[in-house]
Amino acid sequence: MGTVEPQVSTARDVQQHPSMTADAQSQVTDGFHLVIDALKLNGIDTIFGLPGIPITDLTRMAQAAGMRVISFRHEQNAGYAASIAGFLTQKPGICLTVSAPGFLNGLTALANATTNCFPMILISGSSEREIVDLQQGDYEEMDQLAIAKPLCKAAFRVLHAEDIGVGIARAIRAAVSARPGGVYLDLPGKLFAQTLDVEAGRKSLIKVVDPAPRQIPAQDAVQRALELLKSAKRPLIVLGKGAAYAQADADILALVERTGIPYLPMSMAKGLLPDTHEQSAAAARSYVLPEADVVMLVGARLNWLLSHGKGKTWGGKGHKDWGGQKFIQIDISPQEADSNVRIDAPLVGDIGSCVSALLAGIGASWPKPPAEWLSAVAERKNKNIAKMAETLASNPVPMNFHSALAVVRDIIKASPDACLVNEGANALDFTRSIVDMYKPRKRLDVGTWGVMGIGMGFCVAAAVVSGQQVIAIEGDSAFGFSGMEVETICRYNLPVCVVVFNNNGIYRGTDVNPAGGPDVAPTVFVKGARYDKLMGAFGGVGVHATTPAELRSAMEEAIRSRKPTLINAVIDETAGTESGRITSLNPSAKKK
Ligand code: ADP
Ligand code: TZD
Ligand code: MG
Repeated sequence: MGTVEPQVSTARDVQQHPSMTADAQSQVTDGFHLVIDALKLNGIDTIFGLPGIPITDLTRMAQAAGMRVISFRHEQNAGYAASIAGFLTQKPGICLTVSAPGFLNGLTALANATTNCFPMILISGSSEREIVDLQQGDYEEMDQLAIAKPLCKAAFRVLHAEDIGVGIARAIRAAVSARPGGVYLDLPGKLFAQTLDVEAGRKSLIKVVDPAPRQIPAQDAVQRALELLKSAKRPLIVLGKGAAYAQADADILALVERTGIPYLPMSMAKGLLPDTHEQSAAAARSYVLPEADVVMLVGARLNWLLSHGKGKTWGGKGHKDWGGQKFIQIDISPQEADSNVRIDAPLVGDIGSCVSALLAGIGASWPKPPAEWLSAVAERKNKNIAKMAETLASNPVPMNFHSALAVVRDIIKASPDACLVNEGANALDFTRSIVDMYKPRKRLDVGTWGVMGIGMGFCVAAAVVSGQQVIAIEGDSAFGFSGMEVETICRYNLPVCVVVFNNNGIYRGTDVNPAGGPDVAPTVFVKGARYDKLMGAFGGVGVHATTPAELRSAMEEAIRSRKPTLINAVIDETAGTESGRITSLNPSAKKK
């Protein structure tokens, strides 16, 4: 984070004030410039947004001041981009929108960021306060602050230019400290033209010191966790996306390897250790969850994605019964423990500090878990991997999820630095289980909500932030939520290869209208759609692939050329299952 000198407004970009002489103007700054200076002072160099009243000039001036301003076609995608930039960098991702409708479009992404613990700041311009508060019908009138509040971690409004520094500092701290999340910052249109003496403006800005302070765990809590771990006969470690976010990669690897405990990566923690690591129990998930006696959660919540820590998945008799496991939970949020089942050893602190405290206690002579446990896990795992290898080797016509993903799996193995963005139902679940990841924070997906629509926003941000190749594996439905952003990908010439797994619809393309009318079933799209043709409109490369060989050569060429590419991969429309792997979450009708 370098320091920056505040920008002095020039006659060109400051709102002309009739009573001011040219000399006086050169000594004032304004709301526009103070916002930009405050962001830059805090090392924020990128804005994801969409221009319009009252923030159009803010986007121009930010670009003039050397910031990267990535302009989207819909604010929700800009918001998802900002949120994943936050996840990747530990700095709040900035999404900038106009008032009411633009703000609301960004709000879904802000709420999703909060749910996923991604640091993000949604900055929205807003209409004139006096008119909004009297509900007198201003252009894009809405009480945005009130609406944002329940959906994010914190929400602030700045009314005076001299408070911009404080407003941005508070937003940054709220987004990244403790459990990260989404923050809303409301900037009424009038604020931007307010002027301030340059020197007073400079002094009003705050460079946030230690925005995400370490939180050191209590020594007795560390001891309690170690004792429980040591007593285990069948221990298991679960790594979640909090562990990926924490960027404590080397210590987490050391913790897993020095204890010798099998581990399960949650979806976005894949690659924290290479998925090919011999201690990975991912291929034996349905065996290790019910069998484990002590489970250490590292930045993973016992929410629906872990069946709430109970029920049949965990060996419980009924769907809400405890399976008998004891839990250690490492989390920065002290309120997380006991959310679903009893946590016997909560370890509250940041993951870096917690894991290094555990490592200090573990030393060099920690006993490995009992051999029976390790060999039982290995046996299950190897059996499942062999079974999967057989399925992947078959080459059915038409191509199915497995034969297509066998290609993607090879491509990622050959390009382990590539980011993999993934959404859909079957397109998501099969990719997660088939495509191995080799490096931390390379798999970016639908997260805690299982939200469709993150695709192109995540692709843009991952490419902008990392400079690496991005590969998106998208269900055809999932892709549709953000598909127009392929123009954005082409406009910025980003190295993004989008693969649409086209099975003619949501889950499958085979449903028929039960009433027999002319409308197709609600889950079915235009059959044989050519998503690849979208790319040609914007100068990107479009490829239609019907075989694994065609898919492979198109992906290899995309990576070689780094050109924006969209591959329409035709998938057997009968191959998917309802909701992918979470079929059981669908309520079933009592009346048939
Ligand atoms: P997953 O979906 O991968 O299981 P979750 O999003 O459910 O992961 O859980 C992530 C958890 O990580 C959250 O409870 C959050 O409080 C925690 N967390 C995030 N960042 C940190 C950090 N730096 N240190 C400790 N815990 C963290
Ligand atoms: N809307 C939003 C915002 N999020 C959602 N998760 C859904 C709707 C419901 N939904 C899913 O959970 S997956 C999915 C929808 C609409 C699309 C599945 O179809 P797909 O994938 O083509 O993307 P597959 O490969 O055909 O299963
Ligand atoms: Mg589909």
